[in-house]
Amino acid sequence: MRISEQQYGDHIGRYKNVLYLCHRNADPDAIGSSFALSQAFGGAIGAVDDLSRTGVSLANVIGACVRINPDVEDYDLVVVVDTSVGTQLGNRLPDNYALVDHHLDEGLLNDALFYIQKPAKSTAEIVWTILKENGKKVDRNAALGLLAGMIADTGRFKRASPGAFLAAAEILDAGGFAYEEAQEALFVPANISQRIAVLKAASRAEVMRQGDWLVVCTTVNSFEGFAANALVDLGADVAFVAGRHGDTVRVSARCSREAARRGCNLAKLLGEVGKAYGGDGGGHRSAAALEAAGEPSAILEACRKKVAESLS
Ligand SMILES: [Mn+2]
Repeated sequence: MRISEQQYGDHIGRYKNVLYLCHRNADPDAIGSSFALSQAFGGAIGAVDDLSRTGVSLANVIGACVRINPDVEDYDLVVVVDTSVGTQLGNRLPDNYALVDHHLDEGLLNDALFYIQKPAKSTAEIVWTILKENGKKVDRNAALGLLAGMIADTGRFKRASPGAFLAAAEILDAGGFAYEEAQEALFVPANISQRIAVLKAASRAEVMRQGDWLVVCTTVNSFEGFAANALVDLGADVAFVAGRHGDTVRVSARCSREAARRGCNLAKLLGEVGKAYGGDGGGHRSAAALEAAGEPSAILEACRKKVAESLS
């Protein structure tokens, strides 16, 4: 049965022991929405199998206690949140369940005791309307969770609708925190090995200018792709990062969007260089890798020559 946001309080009030259940690899939208609903109407929060890395970060910041694979039969109602198909729940659905979701699949609707499903940009936006129309106040953490969910599901508001902006403004106002705090709640720092790899790659970098282009070559023996991305963020148009792994040399390459638009094709380039050195390579135009045999410096030089030809 489809219900309106306003009717949610009446329906949920008939159950004493409620579980808000998030999909597998639960993301910030699922966690933030479940947390706000459980704070307002009571109930526990669960997730199937695990949380995403940003989901973990948000749960820690707002203090959401999420039970992994709770026994759904322990509750008299399970509210499935931000989930559109049963496979996302490992097909562990109880007989008594309700649904709050913004995906438009029909899979879970028929058997739900009641549901709210709308084409919003995030479940958090729907939850915000539920809270408002049932006269619920939110505390700081519940508001932070909802806004973080919206930021994540709209791609930092790149895909936001007018309704999403309106809801975000209201949530910020109600929560009394700075917008940056919601963004920071989603920040997952690189681990120390990754940061060491990036800093070593940068300190060993050879920067070559080809006309307008800056091509960077460097070596580091782990996280080559991560380091190549970081070098492009620092200003390289094209970055080649080589690492030795036993008898093979791995090169990861990244280029800026502008370089790819102007004809740089790293998948093709690394394929050719890889084959010339007894290996192979490929990937995408702006992100590719090769594995081959030889000296890292010679393979990097071959990559640099080829990219110079393609950019001239
Ligand atoms: Mn979502």
